[in-house]
Amino acid sequence: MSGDDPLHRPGSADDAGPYDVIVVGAGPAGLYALHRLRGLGLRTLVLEAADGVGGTWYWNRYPGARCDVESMFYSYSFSPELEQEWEWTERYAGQPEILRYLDHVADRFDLRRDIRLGTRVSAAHFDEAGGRWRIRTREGATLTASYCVMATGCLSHSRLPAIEGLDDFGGSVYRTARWPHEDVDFSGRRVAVIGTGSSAVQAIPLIAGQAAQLTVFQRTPNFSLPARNRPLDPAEWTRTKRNYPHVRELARQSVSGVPQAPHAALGSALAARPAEREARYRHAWEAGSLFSFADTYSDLITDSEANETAGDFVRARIRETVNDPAVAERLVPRHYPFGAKRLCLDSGYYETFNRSHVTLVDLRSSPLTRVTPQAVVTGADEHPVDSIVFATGFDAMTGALLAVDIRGREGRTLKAAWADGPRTYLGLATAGFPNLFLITGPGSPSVLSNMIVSIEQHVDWIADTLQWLSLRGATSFEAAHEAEDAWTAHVDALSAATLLPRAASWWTGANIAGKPRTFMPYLGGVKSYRETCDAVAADGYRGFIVT
Ligand code: NA7
Repeated sequence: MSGDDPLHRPGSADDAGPYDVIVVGAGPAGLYALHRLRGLGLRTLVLEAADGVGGTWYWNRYPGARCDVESMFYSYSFSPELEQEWEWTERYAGQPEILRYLDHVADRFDLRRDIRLGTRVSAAHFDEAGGRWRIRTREGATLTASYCVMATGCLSHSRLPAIEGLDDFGGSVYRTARWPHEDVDFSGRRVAVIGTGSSAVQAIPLIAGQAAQLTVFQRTPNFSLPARNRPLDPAEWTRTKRNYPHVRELARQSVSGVPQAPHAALGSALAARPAEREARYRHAWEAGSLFSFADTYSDLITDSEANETAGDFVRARIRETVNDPAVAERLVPRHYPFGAKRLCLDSGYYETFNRSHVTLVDLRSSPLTRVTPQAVVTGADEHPVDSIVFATGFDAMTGALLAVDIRGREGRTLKAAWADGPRTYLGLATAGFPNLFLITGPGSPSVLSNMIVSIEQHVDWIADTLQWLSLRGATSFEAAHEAEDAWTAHVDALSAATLLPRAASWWTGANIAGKPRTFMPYLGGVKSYRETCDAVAADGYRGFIVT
């Protein structure tokens, strides 16, 4: 470690500690990590930039923000009491309800006493001589811990595009991922929404319900499926509660982390008769689920022709929903495979474009060039607006990690180690960075799965590992380079066998200028991933260097 590293200066204020574990982030991952690690008797501290717990559900308060995994399954399984006492009210819970749930978890398990809010971690450096992490916060504290767990979320580093003139815009500017805590009222206002990803697709119908005029600026149309959200049926809820052990097990043994009854081989979409295929797609469309098309045919994400059949089905639904054929054509995605950008789940998105005060601007034919004090300018057109809402996405999966100055052995930065794209072993650790764990990191199922299921699996694996290390008196745990190389190649090979890398999606880093293009999440599914992690542990942590 270099002598001029401020985190290693003698006398640098270590305001408390050393801790056994410092967890960065108090979202769903950080909260469970604290509960689990504290339960092992480890001195654990969580550092959280926000003024409240909840992570993504703390920040994303935009109108219509809602989980698109069903509430009954997007919840912790670690406490049967919690499962039984919490009451979800809707099939897909809205942001306020999920945040209430996470606040309840923080209180119920007495987590707050070990969470420091309003504390943004700016650097984490591994002190090789001392064998511990030194963690600096933007607020000026330096803390040390044997282990550092990054629970910083996959979609937490939001991005605002650099647009000429934005600073001089005279109206109000909002970001979906940094929505104000106070109510925003668009009544009587002319509103611009920039972006048409999941956040915009959820927000647009609600903003249209208030605004005098809404102009949506679309760069790439997305495939969106109807959520078919509804109040939770009490009988269904009671049944699920009674069956939770079984339901949770089904989720853990599934591909996506939602309970799916094991089904027979699905077969190829191309082998099916058109009427049969149509019926199966219709069923998936009616289901109101992100995962329903995955249950139709096995080759939708591997065969372009098969994929087109599903894409055509959804395109037909868009065309039959949107009254103006010209607008419908602009909303129809056609330049990338169905499902190669994350599907959206909506409540009245396409219908919103039938409202007379809603306009869709296609940025492909007329790019956004600048903002004036009172308008958004595309090509030769000025669109006068009072408010601009940016729903422009995130530097996904690596953004929040690389925003922290993380340095491992010999002062090597994570940025340098990942210059050509993230490299991990199991998405849990990265070579050269001992005692550093990533929760739902690149190379794990993460954003392709029900995040809560993946979070619990990672936290449990890390907790078991720390216990194992402690029993052996080991103090250093690090991914071996060969294991990392092999895992990274495996993750690449899985995605290369599909159509998914063909779209310019945030899964591949394509939405961030200069970001290395690599398909980041692990595509093998949560069941096989869990089995691999368990086998690695059972095999004495094969691929890790333990000292
Ligand atoms: P997404 O899905 O990344 O969507 C961002 C949207 O913003 C997308 O339509 C982008 O178009 C658009 N965008 C980004 N930059 C620009 C610029 N400069 N000009 C115009 N349009 C732009 O983020 P979300 O927040 O909606 O959803 C993220 C995840 O959160 C979601 O998948 C769920 O998991 C929850 P592009 O497609 O890049 O052409």
